[in-house]
Amino acid sequence: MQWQTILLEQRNGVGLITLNRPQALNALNNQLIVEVNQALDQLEKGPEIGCIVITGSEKAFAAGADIKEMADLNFPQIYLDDFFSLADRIAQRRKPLIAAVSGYALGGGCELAQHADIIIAARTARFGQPEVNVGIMPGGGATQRLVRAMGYWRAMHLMLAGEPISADEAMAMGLVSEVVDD
Ligand code: DAK
Repeated sequence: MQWQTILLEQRNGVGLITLNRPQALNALNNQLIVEVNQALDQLEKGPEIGCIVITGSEKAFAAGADIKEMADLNFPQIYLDDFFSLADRIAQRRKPLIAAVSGYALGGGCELAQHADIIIAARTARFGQPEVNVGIMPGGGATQRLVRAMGYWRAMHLMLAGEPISADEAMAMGLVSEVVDD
């Protein structure tokens, strides 16, 4: 399989998906979400794979949904798009999914991490839901998952203020499982 937006490896029973759009800080375009699902399909079938890690680069896990791709879409196009169900499928996998987050995990990138069962953050990682700054709402599940993780008022603060938080703050708020050195 020739991947355009991800890298896929298998290491000692672990499937490793690396988001690979460095020119856009791993912004999530449609093709990337499709490829992540194709990689997950492949890893789920492999009996030798015990768990799956999804990661990005040192600078960015993912800086959000691809704003440039979304900018020209109108309401019916977004509504009819398969983005929602494709993203949902990531969370419905049967093998444990670990998000290894370094750098920016913003907007849809933060939401992608929230699809995982375990989130491990590098100490310098930055989490946030800055959608409010570009005039949209977190459409990839943060409104539900963050409330469950940290409670209504902290989640609303994160989403309405739009300011990023550090890995240690995310840990204190219940958004990550573990903080490790970069
Ligand atoms: N989309 C597209 N390109 C992006 C991007 C993004 N989200 N983030 C960064 N890039 C691109 C930049 O445009 C730049 O490209 P060039 O100009 O060089 O061509 C390149 O990545 C490097 O970015 P910067 O030059 O800005 O790098 P800096 O280190 O200066 O800044 C930054 C890093 C992460 C602080 C900054 O890039 C930034 O603020 N990025 C935008 C973050 C953001 O607003 N994220 C939220 C996007 S909204 C939905 C599901 C989900 C969502 C919506 C709907 N449905 C299911 C309907 C989610 C929405 C979002 O995530």
